[in-house]
Amino acid sequence: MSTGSENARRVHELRAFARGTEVVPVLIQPDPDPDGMASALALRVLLHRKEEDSPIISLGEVTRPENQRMAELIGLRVVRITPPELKGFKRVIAVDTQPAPVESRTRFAVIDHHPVRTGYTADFVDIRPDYGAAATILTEYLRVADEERITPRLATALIYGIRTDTEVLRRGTAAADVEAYAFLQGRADQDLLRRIGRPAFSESALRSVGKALAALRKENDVAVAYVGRLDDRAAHVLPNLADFCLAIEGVAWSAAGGIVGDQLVVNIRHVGGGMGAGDLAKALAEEEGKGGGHKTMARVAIDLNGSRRFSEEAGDDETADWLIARVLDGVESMRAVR
Ligand SMILES: [Mn+2]
Repeated sequence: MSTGSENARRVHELRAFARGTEVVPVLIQPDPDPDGMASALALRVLLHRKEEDSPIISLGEVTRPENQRMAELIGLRVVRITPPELKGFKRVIAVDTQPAPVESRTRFAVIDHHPVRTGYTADFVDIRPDYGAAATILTEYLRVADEERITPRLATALIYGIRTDTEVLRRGTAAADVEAYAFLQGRADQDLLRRIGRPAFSESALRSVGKALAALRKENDVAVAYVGRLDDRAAHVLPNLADFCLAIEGVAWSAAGGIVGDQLVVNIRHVGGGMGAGDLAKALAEEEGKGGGHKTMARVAIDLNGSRRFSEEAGDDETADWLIARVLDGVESMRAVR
């Protein structure tokens, strides 16, 4: 945990960095998540700026429905910009992300909790890879500099950011995250927090999940559920379904798959030792898809109509058969390595 005087010095430097520049945007990751959005909002408050002179910008847009809901309920807007537009700003504060190494005259300040990246230069850097959330750093800043400006709305955004990045303090959590969480808990709007955190599934997506569970394939400690086609806005049922399947008695590996757009998307979960979910995702992806993740959770997306044996025209049964065979093979080959 950083001391109060360290945080106070950083706030001082950050304010000096922004001073005198008319528009200082806050850059967050390409698919903005709650931690990035909450941290950006906190920065605006810390710099005593308004939306016009500290817009929240991103090179992508908010795609996950639950993140769109958070932005809507908190009332924050993320402006999508292009790389040339980013180069046009004199000074940018990157939060919960680090700038890509591009040639530009833009001066950066960086506040992040991801591993330190190289290839860019910045006037101000505060990177704390041991922290579970960037929102924790911003909470510390606000507490030393502007505690009275933490409104219930801002506290709600920050606590939700910490929650989502740390799975409610269960993953990659530092003492500082717990401290910030406890502080914010007393200030957050609990009703708003419940509304943001409430899952919103469409009826049709839940019916698909029901069918997938009824047809669940389970072999030893491996469970695979296949949902069939999902529309983009319903794709977030897959990680939930994978979590649910991992809760089946005796299951150590779970996979939940479905067709989203022109890809077969598979979310993988694993408990226990040996190789992890990320390794299985890589094995499933082989050279054709994109796969990866952590030891306990991972995701893979495989293009349809590639050189695969199944195509978009393949029936649900066929695709489900293919998926279960691949997952079982993958788990089997990893057991051999262990
Ligand atoms: Mn984060």
